[in-house]
Order: sequence, then structure tokens, then C-alpha cells
Amino acid sequence: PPARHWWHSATVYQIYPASFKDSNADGYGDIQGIIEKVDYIASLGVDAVWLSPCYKSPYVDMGYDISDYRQIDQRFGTVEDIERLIAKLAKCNMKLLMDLVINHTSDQHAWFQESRSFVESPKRDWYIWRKGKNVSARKRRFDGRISPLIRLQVTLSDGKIVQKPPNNWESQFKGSAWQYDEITNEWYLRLFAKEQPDLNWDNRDVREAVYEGIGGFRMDVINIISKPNGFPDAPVTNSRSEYQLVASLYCNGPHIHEYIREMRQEVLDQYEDFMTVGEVPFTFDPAEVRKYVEPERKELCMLFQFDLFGIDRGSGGKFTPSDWQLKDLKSTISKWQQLLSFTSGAWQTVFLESHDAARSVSRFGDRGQDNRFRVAKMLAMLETTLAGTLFMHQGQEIGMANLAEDIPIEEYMDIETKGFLHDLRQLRQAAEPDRVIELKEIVDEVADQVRLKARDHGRMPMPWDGNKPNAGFSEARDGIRPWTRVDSDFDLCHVAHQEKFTNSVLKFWQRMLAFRRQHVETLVFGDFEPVALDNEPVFAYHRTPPAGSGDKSNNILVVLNMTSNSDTVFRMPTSTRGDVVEFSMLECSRSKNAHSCAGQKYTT
Ligand code: TEU
Repeated sequence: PPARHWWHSATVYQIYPASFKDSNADGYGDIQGIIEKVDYIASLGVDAVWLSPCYKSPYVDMGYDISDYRQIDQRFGTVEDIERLIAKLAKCNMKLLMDLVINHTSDQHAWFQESRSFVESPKRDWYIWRKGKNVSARKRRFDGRISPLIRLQVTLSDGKIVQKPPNNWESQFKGSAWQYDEITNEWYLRLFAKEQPDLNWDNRDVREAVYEGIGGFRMDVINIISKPNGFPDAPVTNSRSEYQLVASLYCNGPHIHEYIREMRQEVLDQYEDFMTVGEVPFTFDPAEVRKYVEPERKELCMLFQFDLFGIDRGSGGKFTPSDWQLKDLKSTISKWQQLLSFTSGAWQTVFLESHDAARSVSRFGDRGQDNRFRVAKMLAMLETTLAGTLFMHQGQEIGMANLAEDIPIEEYMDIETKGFLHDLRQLRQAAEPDRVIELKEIVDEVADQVRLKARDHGRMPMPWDGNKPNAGFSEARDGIRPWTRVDSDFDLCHVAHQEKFTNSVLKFWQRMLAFRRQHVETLVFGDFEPVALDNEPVFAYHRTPPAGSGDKSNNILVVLNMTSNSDTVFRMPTSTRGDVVEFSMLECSRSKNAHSCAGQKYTT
């Protein structure tokens, strides 16, 4: 069997620094605030903290646009603060994972400033520069007819030449994935915001420069660093838009595995027991996924792949509806649990939330208050009984839900949400040039999807104490306000309350994480088998220790009621029935509203 490492059985707690705890009343969370909460984090029973970026940044994409990898942004503190945080975490037996954003930098990074300054610049080739496509007069008229506004956005006229971007790729935040730069009359690639130019990983100097600074481990969009040769146009899938979001074209590119292995050999292997988790959007092919994580290939420890995460993503993109069913959720989870496991030699992660998504109780639950905390517990039981390294996102442990439904969409702040609304409005305006399309019209149409899925929901400040101003997140006053709205439901859901209340979601997570540790062979390393998949409202599965484990008899049957109906019946199939040595209802054992339970220690 492959070697075991600390990270296999780890639970990682994600902190979004801006929204965790503000220690100096400036409205932003900071490192010192995290230090103050280390005991709380330790009380959850987690093994590591993943910190979203807190490096120097103009903050166009909340720190995922880095202008200096060697400095901590002053809104968060200093490098010394990070060292203090590491020391404090270590005292509590926890490690720190940093976010590594190396597909792109900020446009304010010195490398890009140099790169953009002139065509012969030694750093020119560090980014991806191309000439625009010239557009003939005839084509121009045609473009003008279909979309006057889009034309303004993508074609530039210096009097004579009108250009279009080098290809038709769409940015993940909408608009063209190429940005025209007047200084040299060329375009640079930027798969996210225009302030996030993509680095050219084909350039050996770029790779050297990146390797020099690495200390950390969650690798942002790592599967897109190797770009396809020739930058071909994407097939047109959305005929209403000039640009096409066909991420599969630039995911898992020609040199991707070579660059990852190189980074591993030249840097990561110098550190003992180094943990890496690569974020790989739009990568669903099991064979492709396995390539990154099979230990003998010496690439990454594990991945964030988004098959389950994207279950509610419609065919027209994230903000279009999908009619997913419980059976899809069950089969997606079962599929990956069986494909990637300790026994199968390739490791995986378990996660339902991050700063890039809405809250799981709202996405997977019924969005009402009645069942909210039960859904949160049911999902906690689901996650803590699956194989893989478990990641939880700040606030998940208290059942934080999406922003209240009455908050106007116009107040949402995230760059992805805003880009989506802006783009939709432009498209609509282009289709109806004779009247002015107001933002409100667009908003009314998509409000439900935005309320359900926007990244804003995962970025709300932590409600530490509902009886304090700003829910205890920040003591900002005298006209200074938290950087983003503190949700209005913090009186229903805050840490101080849940710490006192034995049946709270927080206590439930603590118990489940302890249970997971106690049964680590079975729950973390063990095999997974779904049971009675045809029982629609119930998700039941069998966990058994891996072959060769000394803990052979510790089989666990997990039964989750995925409906709000407490009369749901689950009959154990004869094939799995055994002597139930101990059967514990971990949830509300005295209440007839018991929603989920895990039976343990039965022998078959
Ligand atoms: O996210 C990568 C990514 O693919 C996202 O654009 C994702 O598609 C979107 O958030 C889904 O709603 C990473 C970071 O996690 C994200 O916060 C950054 O904005 C992005 O990279 C650019 O660095």
C-alpha cells in the first residue's frame, strides 16, 4: 500500500482572511484576528488551516491578484504576524497551508509592469502577448449590426485599424479573455479579471522565479498554467455572445504534468511531508484526474475537482438553473468515492464549501429557516463519513446560510457576480438597441440564481457573537464599516450561542470530527459502498476498513435522511444486515426528528 502521511487523515479549515476576525477595527479581518481565534479553531478538532491569499494586492479579486508574493498586504498585517500565527497553530498541533496563485499575477506586479512597457522588454515573454486580429471593413459592419456595445468593448479604432482579440475565448469573469494594451498595441491573455494577466509558464525563467518563492500549498487553478499551442478559437456554444467560455480548451494543457513534476522536484520535495492540493476546474475525466494524484507520478497530493460542486450548474453556466436530483448527488459522490481511495492508490478531497461558492445549507437544503440546522448537521455527517482529506470553510461549522433573501442584488460585491450581471445587460442591450436596458430588469430575471449561487455568500464576515455590534466580527466605528455587509441573521446563528448549546451545529461538527478520528481506518482510509441506492430519499453507505488493516471488524453503516420527512423509512438490505453491536443515533437521539444516524461496530 502507498505510504501514509499526516495529510491523509487531516481536516483542513479554510479561512477567508478579510472576513474572519478584525483585530484593529479597520473593517477587514487580519492575521492578528486569526491568532486570537486559534483556540477556537483548535476546539473544532481540525489539523490545518488554509488561508486564502493575504499577500500584497490591489484587491481587484480579493487578493487572488497578487502584486508582491513576498509581502503580506498591510490590511492583514506583516510577515512577522504570519510567523506568529504559524507558531501559535503549531502549539495547538495545527499546520498552515498558504494559497499559491501562480497562473496569473496582478497587473501591478513589477514583472507585469516591466513586461508591458515595451516589446523588447526582458520580461515581455513572461506573460502572454499577441497581436490582435485585424477586422476587415465588411466584417466590421456585420459586427456593428449584431452588437454595438460588444463592438465598443472589443474593437479599437485608432482611426485606421480596427482590432479584435487574438481569439474568441471568454474570461471567467466575462468579456474577452484578452486585454488590449495601448502601450505596445498588443493584447495580453487574462483568463480572469483584466487586472490578472496570465503568466507564460512556457518560459523557463517564469518557472524559476515562481519556484524561488514557494512555501505553500493550495494551488489556485493549477490545471490551466500550460496553455494550448496556437491559441485556437473555441467552438461557438453561446451564439449570443462574441466570446466563448470553453475552459476545457485551456485546462490540462500540453505541458501541465511536466511543469507540476518539475515544481515538485525542484522545490516541494525539499520539504518533508509537504502537502499540496491543486484546484482543477473543468476536469471530470477520472483518468485525467488520477494523473495528478497517483503517488508514483510524483505530482500532487490531492485535488479540488468540481464534479459534485458543479452539480447545480446549468448548461448555460454557473448562474443558469440545473434540475439536479438527489440521485445525482448520491451517484456523483459514490462514483468519486469508489474511483479515488486509499486502496485505489489515488487520494482525494471532500468539500462542500469554499470562498468560491454559496453556503451548502442553502444550495443543498430547502433554503428555509426550519430545516436549516438539520440540513447543516446532515451534511456534516455526510462529509465526516466520506474518504479523503476533509476541507471545511469558515462558518460552515455553525451552519451559516446564504445572505438574506431581501438583500438587493445590486449590493452584491463579488467580481464574478458583477461581471455576470454587467455582461448580461450588455448582451441584452445589444439585442435591443432601441431602448435602454436598466440593471434592474436583468437583476429581476436572475435574482433567484444569484441568491442561490453567488460567491458573495461564502465571503460574509464570521458572526462571533450576535449580541455585539457587527456580530463581533469587527469593532469598527466612527464611520468605518466592515468591508462587506454582516448578514442580518446573525442573531439566529452565531458562535457564542452555539458554543453554549449542546445540540448546536457547532457541537455536532465537533462530535463528528472526533468520531472521524476515532474511526480513522474505516472513515478516512476505508472503502466505500453505496447501499440501497434506489431508496430515493435516503443516502446510505457502507464504510469498511481497507484490506490489510488491523481494524477489520469496524464496519460503519451511514444512513442519511435527505428529506424533511422524519417518517422516512430505511430497511437494511439483508446482504448488509449483521449483528448490530452498537448503534448510535448521533443526532437528536431523544427527538423523533432524528434526521441522520451512523450505526457503528456491527459485524457482517
Ligand atoms: O478560482 C478558480 C475558478 O475557476 C473560479 O473562477 C471559479 O470558476 C468560480 O469562482 C466559480 O464560481 C480561483 C479562486 O478560488 C477564485 O477565488 C479566484 O477568483 C480565481 O481562481 C482567480 O484567481
